[in-house]
Amino acid sequence: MRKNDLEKHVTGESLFADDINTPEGTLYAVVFDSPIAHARIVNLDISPAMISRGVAAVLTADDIPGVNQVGGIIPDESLFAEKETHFIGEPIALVIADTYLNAAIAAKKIKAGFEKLEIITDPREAFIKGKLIMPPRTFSRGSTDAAWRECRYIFEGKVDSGGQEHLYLETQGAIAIPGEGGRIRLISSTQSPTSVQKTVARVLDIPMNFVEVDVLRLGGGFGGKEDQATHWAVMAALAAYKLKKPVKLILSRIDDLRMTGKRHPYSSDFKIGLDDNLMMIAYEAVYYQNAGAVADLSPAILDRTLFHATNSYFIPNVKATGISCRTNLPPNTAFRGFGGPQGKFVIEAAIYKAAEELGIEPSVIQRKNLLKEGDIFHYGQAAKNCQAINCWNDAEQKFNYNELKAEAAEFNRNSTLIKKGISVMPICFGISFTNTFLNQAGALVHVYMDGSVGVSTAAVEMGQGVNEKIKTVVSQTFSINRDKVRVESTNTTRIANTSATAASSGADLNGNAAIIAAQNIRQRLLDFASGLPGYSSAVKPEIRDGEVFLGGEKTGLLWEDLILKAYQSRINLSSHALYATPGLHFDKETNTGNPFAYHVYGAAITTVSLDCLRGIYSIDSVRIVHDSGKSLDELIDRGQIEGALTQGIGWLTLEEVVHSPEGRLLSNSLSTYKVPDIYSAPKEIQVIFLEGSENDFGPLRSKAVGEPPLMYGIGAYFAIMNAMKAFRPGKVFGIDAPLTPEKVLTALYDKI
Ligand code: MTE
Ligand code: LUZ
Ligand code: MOS
Repeated sequence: MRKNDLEKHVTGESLFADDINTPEGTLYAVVFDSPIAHARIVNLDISPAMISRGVAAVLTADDIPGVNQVGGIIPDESLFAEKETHFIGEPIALVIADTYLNAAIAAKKIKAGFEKLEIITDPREAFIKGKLIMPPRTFSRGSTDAAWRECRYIFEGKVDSGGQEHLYLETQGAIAIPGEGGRIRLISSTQSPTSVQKTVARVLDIPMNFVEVDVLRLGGGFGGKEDQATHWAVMAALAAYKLKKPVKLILSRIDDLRMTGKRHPYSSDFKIGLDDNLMMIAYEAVYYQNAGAVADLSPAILDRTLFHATNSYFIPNVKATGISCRTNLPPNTAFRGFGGPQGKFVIEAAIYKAAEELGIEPSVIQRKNLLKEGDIFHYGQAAKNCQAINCWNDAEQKFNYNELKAEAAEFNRNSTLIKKGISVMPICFGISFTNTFLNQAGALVHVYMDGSVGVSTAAVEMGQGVNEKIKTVVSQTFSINRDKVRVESTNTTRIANTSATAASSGADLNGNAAIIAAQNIRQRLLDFASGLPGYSSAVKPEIRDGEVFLGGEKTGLLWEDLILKAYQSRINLSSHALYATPGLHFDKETNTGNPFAYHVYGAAITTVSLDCLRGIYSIDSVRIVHDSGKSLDELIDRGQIEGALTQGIGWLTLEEVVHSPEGRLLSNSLSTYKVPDIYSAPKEIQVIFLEGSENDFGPLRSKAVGEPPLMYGIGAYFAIMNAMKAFRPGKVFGIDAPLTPEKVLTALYDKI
């Protein structure tokens, strides 16, 4: 994949926050955090740290000039704990010294006394004790109460899914550089430069125009830096502001793992009703979301769970209730899929359980109930250009689903200890921030007098290839070679009021903004060219492949010459544009409207082999038909699909976030937390892009790709369950992800 800064990455030339040359005299900061998950702070003695070698300052809540408040959606989160701590890893103080090591040594000398309070780590327990982030939310359509009477079959059950560590290769961090007159410039590893800017301004009590945030690229974000990059940037800014020196704060891996939130674990109850024809006519679900100690993005994440409660199925009567439960864990946060995967896992589990009881394959129920054109989602939006059935049918035919199934059955007849399993996983994911106002982006395009082009947008490059996509749309709009276009860092002084690069909509929103800005300049250039000597207004000039054409003929006037002439004629060669997704609205009282610009569809067929003696499995193949609209870049999209799929499989199989009852993270290193490696990744991944899919909302008719394919990973879970069933046909297994080899083994045998 010779794109995406590949060469710079492998040679080490690519710059991440920690690589950037800092000014002389830069100081280093280390966070002192709570060792107890819920406690009253009875005393805090920072004096031993203050006199430790090289220490410049130790800052606490008392040193904050503005407000000690960093909550994004709900103001319930302090930067530094004051009277109470609410999770292990909650920042209490910041130690700043001449070297990282001296800061770390000094932090260990801080003395704090705690009076332990009750610790809750389980969301259902938090619910029973009334510890909620906000009142429960319900999305509903039709009447489930009335529909139960018409059901031939009704099944109920409980489903658990675990957390997930983002494991971005670049840990959280920021560098703050004080400027004149109290200005602060920040280099931050954030998906949301404006959140950093806004929160620094609030905490320091300065206007936002005193704060500049610059982001060159991230070594991965995956949602973990949508909200939780802010804290470290604010701390660095506070220290730089106080000390009038540059301050660098980069979390060590172990600090990052301990202090930052993960994907939300959920515990859910479902009730599903089917009629004689196996049509799902009623579905109820209650989701207990383990939010951790503060809100962070939990309310928005819970909403997306409710939106995606029915995945890619049409169910006329739905009642989905989400309960965001406050526990004494680090605040859980955005993670690729943003609550969608948790919601989809429950409906797939419900279908699996219904099929098990009925003695049929889940795919029979899945296939019958797929969304059709015009079906109304339970939030009132109609499925338009619906590709659910097309993706399924393509996958079934192109990958010979029936043959694969027969092969697995045949294999299982002849094999006692190794069993094969198979599943189909359809997806349907809404594209747009569900908070409508966030669906906007800006772009600033400069054409320099030599014809080279600089583009700034609100998009943050984090490995997903958004910069390549922006390059593509701008070079195509101008019809010039892509090498002429450079995508600049994301900077709040060039693009203001940015939304996070998130919700898979980075390329959509910013690509569209960049197209508008480039079109503005192109139009000025064409108007200018029409007035050149020898050009008449009757024949419209065009720019094609870096040259001016007139009446379809080459003129010999190259892009570079045109630009120089335009510059000398004082034509404006810069443009700023805003893109705001049209047609979006959502009523937060009735929970209905048109929250999404469109949906991304797909279907994956997964096959696995399970070693029933050891509980070890391998994912043999995942074959996917994916709807990327008219893909902007199939290579990048394939990379996104393979990466997301593997991340989804990891979430549901190997990756187990474990806390002690005291709220201590036990899976706190890569020796105790297992992410998929080359051996556990699928042996074969096949991706076919759905043909004939179009999209009015994506740049050049493309569709967003970042998050949706993660949910193909759910297929692996049910393929393993299918293999387990082949080994123990009569046994009923619970649904409790991740399905680690240990869990498989203990489930397969009644006694071990
Ligand atoms: N791909 C890489 N390599 N690194 C990342 O951090 N983040 C994912 C996805 N793909 C991520 C990634 C998430 S959570 C989102 S929302 C999208 O990229 C964001 O980028 P986009 O909106 O430009 O697709
Ligand atoms: N962030 C957000 C998101 O604020 N709103 C969303 O709807 C969303 N969806 C996916 C990922 N991040
Ligand atoms: Mo992605 S979870 O929207 O950053």
